Amino acid sequence: MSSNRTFTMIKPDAVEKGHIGAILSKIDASGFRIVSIKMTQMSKRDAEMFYAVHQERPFFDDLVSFMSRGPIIAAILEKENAVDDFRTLIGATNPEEAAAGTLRKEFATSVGENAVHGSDSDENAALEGAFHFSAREIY
Ligand code: IDP
Ligand code: MG
Repeated sequence: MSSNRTFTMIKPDAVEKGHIGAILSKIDASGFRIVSIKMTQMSKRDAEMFYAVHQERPFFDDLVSFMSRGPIIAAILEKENAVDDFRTLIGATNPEEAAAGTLRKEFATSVGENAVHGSDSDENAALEGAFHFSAREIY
């Protein structure tokens, strides 16, 4: 995957609350092109693998339970400077610290249930995109 791509998930909390359309609309309005998208549900094992980097953190079990409790929207997004620009769009991990106008400020409820994922590097964007999509699902 090229460096102008990032990977996102609309997390179970935001799907449960009916925010899929509003979040995708803001992603679209911010200049990101959707090159892959699907609704899917991660198993506990999927979530453990996806978040393996956090396995020693105290919140790991809660994170795995949360991310596997219901469906998500997974998507690969394309835009110049995609990783950094998308992190700016979603805002800080803790919605109380997220800037006005960011997705987490608007849609997240807590530091754990924070509505939207965004990759933190080009390398992780490629790994995370490949976790959810095969090459023929990327347009
Ligand atoms: P990020 O999603 O902003 O990159 P990370 O530090 O990579 O934040 O953490 C991954 C996810 O783990 C967060 O989005 C959030 O769902 C959860 N998380 C992070 N820190 C905490 C915490 O202190 N308590 C509970 N959950 C957390
Ligand atoms: Mg992260």
